[in-house]
Amino acid sequence: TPPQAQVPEFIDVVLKVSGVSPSYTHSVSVPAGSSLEDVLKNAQEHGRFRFRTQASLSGPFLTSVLGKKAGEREFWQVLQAPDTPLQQGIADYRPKDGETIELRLVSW
Ligand code: B12
Repeated sequence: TPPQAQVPEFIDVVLKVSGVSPSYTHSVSVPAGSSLEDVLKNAQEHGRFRFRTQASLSGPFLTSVLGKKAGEREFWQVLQAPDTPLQQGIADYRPKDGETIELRLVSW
């Protein structure tokens, strides 16, 4: 068997934001095994993406995306495209190569 590669493998994740105007879609390249929070940080460092979180005992809760803060009875839902809400928060979820993650402002 060939030796393990010493360089980290990178994956591409497409980040999509709906519920804001103009909408935002951007591909982000991060090391394999990165959390969704790492993807958001990378997009923020390298482009016009912006986000804010509120720390809690169960981890960071996404409160604001591209300057749009979730209001009363609203939240930023995190989905695997096309329409599957994640069962984990942004710090725990680790996207796979080629996945599209959507951030969607929804009412509840
Ligand atoms: Co939720 N949620 N939730 N949620 N939620 C649960 C906590 C749980 C455990 C459900 C599950 O089993 N999958 C998971 C967390 C798993 C994990 O990673 N550890 C979960 C998830 C995955 C999410 C989302 C990521 C879903 C998504 O978008 N795909 C989003 C968060 C996205 C973001 O970061 N913006 C999400 C959203 C919500 C809403 C709809 C906003 C409501 C909270 C608003 C409200 O009611 N005021 C929500 C609820 C109600 C719950 C639920 C059913 C009850 C929480 C509760 O009220 N506890 C739990 C499941 C459960 O525990 N039965 C899931 C009682 C109170 C007294 O305790 O600690 O103060 P508390 O509760 C607060 C936190 O739980 C926080 O909001 C609560 C009210 O302030 N909260 C958080 C709720 N969800 C989440 C998710 C994350 C990642 C964090 C950090 C905090």
